[in-house]
Amino acid sequence: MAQVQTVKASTDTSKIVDIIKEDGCVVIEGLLSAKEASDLQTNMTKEFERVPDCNGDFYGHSTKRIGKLFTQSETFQKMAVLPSIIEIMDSFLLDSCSDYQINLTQAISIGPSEIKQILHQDDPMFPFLHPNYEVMLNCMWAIDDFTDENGATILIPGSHLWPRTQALNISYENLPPNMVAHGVMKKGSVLIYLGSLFHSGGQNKTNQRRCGAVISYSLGWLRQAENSYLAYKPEEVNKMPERLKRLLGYFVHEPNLGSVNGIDPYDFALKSKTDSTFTEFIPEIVKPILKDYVKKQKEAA
Ligand SMILES: O=C(O)CCC(=O)C(=O)O
Ligand SMILES: [Fe+2]
Repeated sequence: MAQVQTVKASTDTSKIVDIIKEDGCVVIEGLLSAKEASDLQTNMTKEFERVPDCNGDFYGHSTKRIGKLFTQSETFQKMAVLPSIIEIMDSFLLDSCSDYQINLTQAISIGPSEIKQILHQDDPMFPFLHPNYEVMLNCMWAIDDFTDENGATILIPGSHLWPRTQALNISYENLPPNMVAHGVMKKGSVLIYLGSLFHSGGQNKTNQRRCGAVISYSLGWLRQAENSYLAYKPEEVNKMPERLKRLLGYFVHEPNLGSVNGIDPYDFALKSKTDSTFTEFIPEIVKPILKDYVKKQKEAA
């Protein structure tokens, strides 16, 4: 069986980034305190009691899912903006966008008797080829301990480097067991994996549920899988950490994606600013070129 490399919370971000580049995944242990982890486990176990099973061959028939996690607990808000997580996302996503965003939040509780999910990549939700860069990454936080028996996420380390055409036809039956790894970890740890990495939910052979919470990040010029503008009311967003407000989509992606009547959505929706002149959102690098052009045109007119 292959292994997912596991590092301590104190490990240098650059080392963690190197592991993800090589394997497509990593486990970081103990990012939450023992109290945060056990409070979250208690809250989510209770929350899942009132949620029905999914009813789909991909989402599962004995698996429950809950979105909109930032209203479930302030701990989820904190997890999304932990400096080490942000540094990792910066290093994978900022080369291909001026700012990135939360793609979705989803707690996944795999119930007893759930089968192994189909092997898949998550990034085909964005229907275009991008062989040279990542468009999304997932943080799968262990709310319960993830074990070999209870459905720990299954991963194929290195599969993010496979050519996309070959990758499309892969199934577990075609893979030697030594390529398959389980994201085994204790609650309060996080498994980070690239959107291009093959993975799936594991089979739960126990009589206990296995809960994990995905906080997913994507390039800021893509549509978000979870519509955060509808998921959270502006008054809820206003109480969240400053970095999270932007991550939820309250920003203008360069040059001008996401503005409202010439206003930054952060000012429009969170600061109720509506009476502004129509602002130009122009990258800094373009401003002097444009200024010079207008000056010359005026002189010639
Ligand atoms: O629950 C898991 O471990 C992974 C689930 C998953 O990959 C998905 O639903 O896309
Ligand atoms: Fe997935």
